[in-house]
Amino acid sequence: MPGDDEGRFRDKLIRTKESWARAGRLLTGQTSDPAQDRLPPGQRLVTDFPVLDLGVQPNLPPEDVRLGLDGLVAVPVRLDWAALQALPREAFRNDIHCVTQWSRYDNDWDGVPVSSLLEMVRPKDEARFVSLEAHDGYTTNLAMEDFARPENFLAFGWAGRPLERQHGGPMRLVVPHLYFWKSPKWLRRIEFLSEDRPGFWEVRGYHHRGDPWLEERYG
Ligand SMILES: Nc1nc2c(c(=O)[nH]1)N[C@H]1C(S)=C(S)[C@@H](COP(=O)(O)O)O[C@H]1N2
Ligand SMILES: [Mo]
Repeated sequence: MPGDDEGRFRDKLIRTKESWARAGRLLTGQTSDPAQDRLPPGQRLVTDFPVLDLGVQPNLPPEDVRLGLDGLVAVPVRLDWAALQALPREAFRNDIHCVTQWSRYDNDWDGVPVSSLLEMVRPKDEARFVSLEAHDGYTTNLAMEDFARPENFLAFGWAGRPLERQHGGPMRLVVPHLYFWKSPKWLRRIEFLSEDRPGFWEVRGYHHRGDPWLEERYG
């Protein structure tokens, strides 16, 4: 249970971000091409790794981690830590772009490609979206073509160490081609859907897709 102060902090943070969305804050009105500009419009490069969440960072011992994949799939599964660790791991390197304007280059991750998860559950033809749910109650949505990209992965490690709790450890999703709010920390469920289901920030004025090079921050 969040304390009163924590609740007030959280409400204020949410209201501030909602009002930014209404005002179109940070919009430059420009678009660019990732093949030409590594830094998307309106972004600023940082070298630290900022932490953004709703003020609650669930404490999940690995033995309590479960990932459910269900909805419109041929084979629904609920993977425990051992099952997740048994999946083939790969090294990934990418840039992060947060809608609050910071970008961070060359993040080195250790993770399981989303393609391995898709092979396991085999989404039905009607599955056109996913809804992603996290242990802090956070949700976000992706279209299948954005979710199924080969560069997306479940992250377990960052910079050669286990992923820290504040960045979503023991496990988060990483979707590098979209703003970082599409990468849920402390992921616990992936539901395959025929219709889009906007998530936490999407119902509060954020864009449903969130492409940084098209500056899809809000709307
Ligand atoms: N579970 C969960 N995932 C989340 C969030 C959150 O509040 N809860 N915030 C999102 C937002 S808005 C951003 S910018 C990134 C921040 O990730 P970081 O703290 O590792 O930088 O996580 C995203 N994933
Ligand atoms: Mo964010």
